[in-house]
This record gives sequence, structure tokens and C-alpha cells, in this order.
Amino acid sequence: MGVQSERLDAPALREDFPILEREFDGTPLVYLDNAATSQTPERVVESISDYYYRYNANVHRGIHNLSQEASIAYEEAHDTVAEFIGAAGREEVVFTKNTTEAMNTVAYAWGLNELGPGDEVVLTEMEHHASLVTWQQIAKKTGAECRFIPITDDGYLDMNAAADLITDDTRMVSVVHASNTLGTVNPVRELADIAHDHGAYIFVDGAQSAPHMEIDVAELDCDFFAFSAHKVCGPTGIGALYGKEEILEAMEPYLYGGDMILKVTFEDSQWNELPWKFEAGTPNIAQAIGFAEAVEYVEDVGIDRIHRHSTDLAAYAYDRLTEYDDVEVYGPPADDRGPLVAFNVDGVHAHDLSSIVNDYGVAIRAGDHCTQPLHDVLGATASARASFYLYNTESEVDALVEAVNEARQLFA
Ligand code: C6P
Repeated sequence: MGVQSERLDAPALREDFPILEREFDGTPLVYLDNAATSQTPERVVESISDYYYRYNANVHRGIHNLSQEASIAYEEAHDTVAEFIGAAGREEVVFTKNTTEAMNTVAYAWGLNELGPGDEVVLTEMEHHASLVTWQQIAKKTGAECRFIPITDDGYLDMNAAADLITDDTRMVSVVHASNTLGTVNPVRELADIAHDHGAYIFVDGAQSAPHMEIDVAELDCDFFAFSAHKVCGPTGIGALYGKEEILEAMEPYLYGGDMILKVTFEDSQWNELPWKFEAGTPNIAQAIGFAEAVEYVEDVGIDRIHRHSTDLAAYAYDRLTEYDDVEVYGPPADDRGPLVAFNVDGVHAHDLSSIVNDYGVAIRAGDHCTQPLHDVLGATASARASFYLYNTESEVDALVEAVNEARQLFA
């Protein structure tokens, strides 16, 4: 663990992540694909192996010692994640496979039962497919309609349009908190107030905000919030769905089976208490334990310091990349964006760019970042994206910019 100081000590923190020592043909790895998946510190990996070495057993199913220990650790992981996002307690935190499954849980459990013709779901033009495709398909099944809050030229939500689009016909507002393409951080509390004034729920996609910003679901007044562990220094295969207790209580489960029931007869079943009602079958126990360890790690480093460090790096990258006239960075200005830059270089396809910078050891993402409709709005089929986290350094941004420059010259 790095030294606790006001500024984050990235070089010291890198020692927690053995993967960052990797080299490819003698070139050190520069990992700038954190918005896709962050790296995992040793103590998280150890928490998972400790479970398998010492207390691997199913949860809620045995009274033997191992099952007791596994059950306690699994349940307490909910408490840790609840605390991380300001939820009242474990009853408001359902573990899912990821953000996408959290969306689908609400779309199937609530949307399919509640939506119908005349109802509207309001999304934004910058939604990730996890939210866009899910609500689009549920709307098709139920006869509801999806409407989209447009973005302004500089990548913000058009809040005047939002106020017009959210009406008494709106049943759900599903909004991405921090865009994985534009880096925009959306005014979620304001949108929550508008949604609630019209009697609608708000679902906040926190996949890109929870890793970087202090989240207080009570302060945001969101009805649902979702994020994935693998973007918060945790393992893949686990994420969290937060829901206000009274809403989750009223919602029907959509996955049926073991552990989500209290009593079963041949004729009928009674649901278990929250959150287990929504966690049918043997859950991802090891991943849940790793998830809790990961959010504790992030809290130990300090989420405010992570936010400042990563956004400083993004601003630096923005400034350096836009020194080239033929580079376009999408989204808000350098001093008002989340910790990533998506960009294009004139005449160089994003995939070629990504492949060339990879030759210099720099890992970035290229493609549509699961925001195809947003790329249509931007007039681009794809973009390259560098995204930063607590262990990245300014010299890694320099390595990116130099590699991008090499690619520019190659295609000039
Ligand atoms: N974005 C990216 O490279 P899952 O895959 O379920 O853990 O997360 C889905 C998701 C939902 N919302 C937003 C805003 C996201 O950024 C993501 C994941 C990755 O940008 C993979 S496409």
C-alpha cells in the first residue's frame, strides 16, 4: 500500500499490482484500458485464494463450520459494498454478475411487469448498450416507448430537453452517471428530482462513476444504482444492484430456484427476505469476497485522491493530444471530465491506432465502446480510448502521446 498523503503516490501503489511489471519484447506495459477492466491488487487476489484454501463451501446451505464461515463472509461482503455506496444496509444490495445483469434484473423484474403501452422510458444519447439495449428490448415486449435526452455539441446532456422529455408518462429514467466514451459526468441528482416530480423511478448506471467518485445513493436519491467489481480493482463475475428497500420489497424476482425462497409447496412458493430474494442459486461466493476486499482497498487509498489523480491524468492527456490539429477528443473540456479520453486521429482508423500503440506497449481500447448510437451522433464509427486509474502516471500519458504521434506520422 502506498504512502497516505494528500496526493496519491502512484509509483508506490503500482507495487500492489504485480501485473504492471509485465513487459512485451522488453517494452514495459502501459495499461490505459481501465474503463474496460481495472487491474487487481495482490490483497484482492489473496482474499479469493484464502477463501478457496481455507473456507470454500456453499453458503446458506450447511450448518457445518466451513459453510458458516463462507456464509458470514458472503453476507458481510454485502454490508461492505452497501457502506461503499451509502446504502442503508445489505437488504438494499443485490449481487449480480455485473452492471449489465443488474440492469436486466430491474428491466425483467420491474419493467416487464409494470410497463405497458403509453408508458415511457427516458434514456440519454450517451447510454451504454447495457442500458440502451435492455430498455429498448423491454419496451418492444411491453409496448412502452424509449425516448433519448440529446447531448450538446460539447458532450453535456441537454437539460432543457431533459425537462421536456420527462413527463407524467415517464415511468423510468435510466441514465449513465459517467459516460465511458465522452467522460461527461451527468447531473444525476437533478435528473432524479425531475423524475420523482413526475412519479418516475431513476436508474443510475454507475459502472464508470463508482470506481472514481464517492457515491452516496441517498444523496443522489436514485431508486436503483449499478456497478461492476472488475472496474473497481475487483474480480470479474460480480457486480451490485442497489435498490431502495421498499421498491425491491415490492418487486417480483425474475430468477427462480434455490435460496431465493422461504417456503415451497407443490402449489406455491414464498420469497426469501432481501437481498436473497434476487440471488437465486449458488452465488459467486469467491468473487463477492474479492469484491468487498477491492472496495476496501479503494477506500484505503482514498476515493477522492483516486478521482483527483485520474482526472488530472485525463486532463493532461486531453491537453497533450489536442496539441495536434488532426486529433479530436470527444466530450467536455479538459478540466470538466471523468478519467478518460476518447479520440480520433484524422485518417487513422481507431483499430490501426490501437494496434500501433500496442507495439509501444500501450494498451488502449478501440471500437465503439458499446455506445454505437452515441458514435452515430458523434459522426464516428469508432474511437480510440485511453482511461486512467490510481496506478497510472504522467510518464505513461507521455508514452501514449508519443505512440499516437508515431501512428500519425506513419499514416501521414
Ligand atoms: N464498459 C468499457 O470498456 P459490465 O460489462 O456489465 O461490467 O459493464 C457494462 C457497462 C455499463 N455501463 C457503462 C457506462 C460501462 O462503461 C460499462 C462497461 C466497458 O467501456 C466495456 S464495454
